[in-house]
Amino acid sequence: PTVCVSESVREAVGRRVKLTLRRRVQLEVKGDKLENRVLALASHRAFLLTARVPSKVGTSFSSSSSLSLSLPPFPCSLSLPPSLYTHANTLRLGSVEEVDEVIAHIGGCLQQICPASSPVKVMKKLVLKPPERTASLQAAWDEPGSADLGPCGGFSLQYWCVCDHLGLPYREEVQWDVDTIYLTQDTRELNLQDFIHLENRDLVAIIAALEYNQWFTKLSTKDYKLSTDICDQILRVVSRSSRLEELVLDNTGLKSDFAQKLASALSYNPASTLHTLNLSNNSLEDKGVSALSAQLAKLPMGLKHLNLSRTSMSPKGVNSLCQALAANPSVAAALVHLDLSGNSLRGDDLPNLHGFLSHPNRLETLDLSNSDCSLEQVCASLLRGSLKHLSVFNMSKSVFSHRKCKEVSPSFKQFFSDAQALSSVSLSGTRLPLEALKALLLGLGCNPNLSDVSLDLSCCELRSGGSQILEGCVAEIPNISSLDISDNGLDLDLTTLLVWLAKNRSIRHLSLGKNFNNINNQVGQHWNSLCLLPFPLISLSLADSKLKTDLSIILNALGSNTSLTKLDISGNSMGDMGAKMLAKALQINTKLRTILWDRNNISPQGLQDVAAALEK
Ligand SMILES: *[C@@H]1O[C@H](CO)[C@@H](O)[C@H](O)[C@H]1NC(C)=O
Ligand SMILES: *[C@@H]1O[C@H](CO)[C@@H](O)[C@H](O)[C@H]1NC(C)=O
Ligand SMILES: *[C@@H]1O[C@H](CO)[C@@H](O)[C@H](O)[C@H]1NC(C)=O
Ligand SMILES: *[C@@H]1O[C@H](CO)[C@@H](O)[C@H](O)[C@H]1NC(C)=O
Ligand SMILES: *[C@@H]1O[C@H](CO)[C@@H](O)[C@H](O)[C@H]1NC(C)=O
Ligand SMILES: *[C@@H]1O[C@H](CO)[C@@H](O)[C@H](O)[C@H]1NC(C)=O
Ligand SMILES: CC(=O)N[C@H]1CO[C@H](CO)[C@@H](O)[C@@H]1O
Ligand SMILES: CC(=O)N[C@H]1CO[C@H](CO)[C@@H](O)[C@@H]1O
Repeated sequence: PTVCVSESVREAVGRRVKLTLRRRVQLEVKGDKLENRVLALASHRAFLLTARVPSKVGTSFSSSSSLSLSLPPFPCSLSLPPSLYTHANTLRLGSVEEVDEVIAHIGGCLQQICPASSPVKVMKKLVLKPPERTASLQAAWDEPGSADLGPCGGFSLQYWCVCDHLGLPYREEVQWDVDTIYLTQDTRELNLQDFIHLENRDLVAIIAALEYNQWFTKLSTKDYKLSTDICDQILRVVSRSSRLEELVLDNTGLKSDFAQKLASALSYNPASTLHTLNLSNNSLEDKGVSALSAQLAKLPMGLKHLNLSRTSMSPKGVNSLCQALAANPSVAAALVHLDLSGNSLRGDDLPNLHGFLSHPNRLETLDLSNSDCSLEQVCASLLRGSLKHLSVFNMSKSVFSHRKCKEVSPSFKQFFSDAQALSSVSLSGTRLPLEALKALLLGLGCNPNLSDVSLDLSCCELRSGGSQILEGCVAEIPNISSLDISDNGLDLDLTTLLVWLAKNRSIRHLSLGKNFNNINNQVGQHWNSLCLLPFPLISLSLADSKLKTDLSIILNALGSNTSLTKLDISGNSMGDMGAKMLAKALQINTKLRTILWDRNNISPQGLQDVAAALEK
């Protein structure tokens, strides 16, 4: 009886396997001998079951000949029972319709597991007579809705198949995360950090699913040492996926061998669409980067974002990288972000970096912070580019020491006066010689193409000398809209500087904090100048200025209508007195949206005062 047959089939394949189709078939074995079998199909496997000793209640089956349908190697190809289409071992079904039904079913499953290619392609040897049968099957697979994969491109099914194939436990938690959280966030980024509490092998299965999945385009993780098997699986995905666009493996303990293997994985995959690569904070060394570069030179799509910050490169590695970048025309057409910061690039021997930068390119963001490469040479190379964001944090003074003369080279100024698209210059922590500061400001000041430039000169040890240069130039610069001069030991010089700054009404965002190190109680009287500031500030930071009660002068001014929407007064030890002033100011001020006021020695009473004011 059918019920008993289906019961024992279920017994044989395991109760957790959901069977979707079951047919009695005959298997041609040696000669013309036919043996009865049952073909049972689940979404990921075909089971060919042999009847064992018939029992009283029905037939019992053994699943010894189960055949894996899932996980064909890429591009998906089907490892069906060879008997389905070889003469040696043929499976016979009751009718042509039944055969078509089985093929339709298998094709439908393949479509879910390997949505990248069509079932007909996957079943390489599918030959049906008459050929119209193939067409009608294809039509059924093409039907709208027939390839409805479910959340995130059917990731859960693919993950399930991978687990089944690798003999790993299926973690329902993974399915839940993807089907609910990822789905809700509508994200295309698979972030391994969401799963690192699981076992290593679970991560391998999750990554392996990306060989088939077409939804996720980004794989990322950070601050987690990746084991060899995880790295190998990532490389497999790189070598097979045509969907992976972004790979971010930030601070994951990678070494030069990973970069070498990544190069060969890329070389195996002409269909790769990888355009963003972030391997920052891994010790790839020149060796690894050179190996990778050789492949980057050939990458057909080019790269948009390349981040090799803190990868233990020397000028040698950077030169081979830049040679490759310059050699690949797609890179010049595509690369917009390049981060080589945190590599030791001191010296004059970076011809290929300068060569690449001076080639026509689309670079918008260049980060060479903490590298001590020669800033003058970089700026000279960049003359013809379209750079928007230049970051050169924390460079030592040596980046300006021209070998021949002490002066800053004219091309440094020329870069700032010619750059057509510059919108941010970050020099925080870089000790600018006064000559360089002057060249920078004068350059920006005579550049007709700029608007809304953000200039970060924090922590540059400007002191009196720098302040005087700023005083002399800054008022003439119409297009600096954001200026950070915090932490420069300006002390009382700041009060004079503010008078000059105030002359120009283009500055909207101003950071002045951390400038009072050597004076204490004399500040108050000078702050009036700030309160009278005529410039239409949108944000003001006075963080860590130890202003204490002097802060009240500024808070008083806030009550009246200023354009300020953001104020940072954290780290000023203003105490409850300050909180009271703030509360008053907030009662009348309606423009402020954000106030940062941590580290101000405020008691719960002070907090209450401010909270009460906010409620009014
Ligand atoms: C780089 O890695 C080191 C060591 O793991 C870590 O201490 C540091 O915070 C990382 N730096 C960045 C910028 O992530
Ligand atoms: C490069 O990666 C580091 C570390 O993740 C990050 O801080 C930096 O912003 C990235 N660079 C760019 C240009 O996005
Ligand atoms: C890695 O670098 C890319 C571009 O260089 C950047 O967009 C991304 O934010 C960085 N990722 C992390 C985790 O910092
Ligand atoms: C610059 O150096 C300071 C002090 O060493 C550090 O705190 C800061 O994070 C560095 N900035 C960058 C962008 O690396
Ligand atoms: C830059 O300014 C010059 C002179 O005003 C002008 O001729 C040129 O078109 C501008 N270029 C861009 C990109 O705005
Ligand atoms: C508020 O702003 C308006 C227009 O800018 C100005 O006319 C008015 O005097 C200001 N009021 C106060 C109290 O500053
Ligand atoms: C935002 C800003 O201040 N833009 C100014 C840039 O400089 C030109 C003249 O050089 C002004 O017309 C813009 O208003
Ligand atoms: C945009 C702007 O306000 N520019 C002014 C900056 O300061 C100089 C000198 O005071 C003025 O000439 C500009 O008009």
